[in-house]
Amino acid sequence: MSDQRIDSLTSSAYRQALEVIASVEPRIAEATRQELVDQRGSLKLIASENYASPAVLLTMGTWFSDKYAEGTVGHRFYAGCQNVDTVEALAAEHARELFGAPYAYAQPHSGIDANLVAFWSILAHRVETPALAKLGAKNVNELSEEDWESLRHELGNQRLLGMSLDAGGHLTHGFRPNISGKMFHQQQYGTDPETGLLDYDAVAAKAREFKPLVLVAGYSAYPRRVNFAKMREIADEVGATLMVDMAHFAGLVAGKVFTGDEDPVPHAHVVTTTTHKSLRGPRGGLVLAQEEYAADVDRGCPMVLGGPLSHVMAAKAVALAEARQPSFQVYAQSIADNAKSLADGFLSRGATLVTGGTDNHLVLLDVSSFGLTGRQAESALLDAGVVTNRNSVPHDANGAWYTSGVRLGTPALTTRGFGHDEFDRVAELIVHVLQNTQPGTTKDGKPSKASYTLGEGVADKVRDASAEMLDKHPLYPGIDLS
Ligand code: DSN
Repeated sequence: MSDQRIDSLTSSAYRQALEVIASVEPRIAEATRQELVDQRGSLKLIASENYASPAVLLTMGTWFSDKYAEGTVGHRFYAGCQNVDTVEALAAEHARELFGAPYAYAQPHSGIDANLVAFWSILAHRVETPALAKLGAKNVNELSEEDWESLRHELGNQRLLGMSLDAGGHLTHGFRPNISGKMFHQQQYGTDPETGLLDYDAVAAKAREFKPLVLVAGYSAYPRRVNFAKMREIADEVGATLMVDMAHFAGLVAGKVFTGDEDPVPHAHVVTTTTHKSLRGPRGGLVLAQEEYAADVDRGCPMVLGGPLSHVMAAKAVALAEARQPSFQVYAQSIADNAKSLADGFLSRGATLVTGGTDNHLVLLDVSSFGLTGRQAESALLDAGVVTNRNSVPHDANGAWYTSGVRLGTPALTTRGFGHDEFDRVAELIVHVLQNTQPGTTKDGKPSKASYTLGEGVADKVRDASAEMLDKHPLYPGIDLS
């Protein structure tokens, strides 16, 4: 179908959909319309966000939402799941083919859910199944009260080693306030205090001492690539299962920017991801696994997850089919090239970046050199139409709420068509905002970590400069709601 025809169909589909919604709750139709206006008019630099295609978005708005389908393909707790089976099997097939994984599970509703499925499948495979075999039981219902208590104790006393939140890991990688830090005895590895880079020898030393059942690799705010072959060596040496959370960089794996030792899929026992970040699909999760973990991952619903969102699984299948097109590899390479342009743009203007640069899709800007907290920088940038999120930097003196950093990613604006020159200009505009932002004071005159003053006219000037670039690269050009 021609692009023109797709644009015209998409436009009328959304116009009509909003009319139907408005007939019931006009404020929701209006908020939906306004969200498009806002997204069109701002520089979206949140590293974990993107713009899914109209085909992906449209796939989510269907009657698959009405169906319960707990269980797995061909093995459901409800009747009438034949079409859901088709959808889930297709999503899994595309995921296996795209990533070269022996097994894929398309049900997780989010990245946190995918990680919970992974944790419980590892506990089932490594702890529960061997315990049942030793006791000669087929399942936990056959255990005596005493054996059940002992197995529960064993399941609840396993160890996990993951990257710390302020070094760039995710909160589900063993951060104490998160369930992952509560259900496991956890320890965290960080990055080298001088370089900000992962120190594999230090990770290995910690793993040897701690002997985790699960070694988690992957990140949400580390601006560098990881050598997963090395992480697997460490896991093998201490008898750990290697779980990689590739939520942030799944698009770079799918697009063959990360290959060999940088591709987690052949090295990890279990890989989790979201589908909406650099992978550019619907909001949701996926688990990939080596064959030996497949049966346990397959029990994710209803063990850990509620009923699958079949409409979202359908959209995952569409997005994964898109990511199997050669054009996705061009897109993925542009994400990484653009991140480099953004980083160089900051460095050439004297800004400080964690690790001194990037070789993935994100840049972590240390805003303390501007005399600001991450919270102040994030708010001032938003005033100027630049959407980012504040983020801790390693050993952050301002903690996880106020932070000292701002995380910026290129997947979304790369989807809009921004290239080298535009990302250099984006760096220039951000530096301009931060140089013209003054930290504020609290009511009693003490330095505030939240309030700030943005210089007069700065927001308008940046918005005008951004508008020129945004107008050149329209978002969803085929959708005309006027
Ligand atoms: N919220 C995602 C991110 O922004 O990285 C991870 O949970």
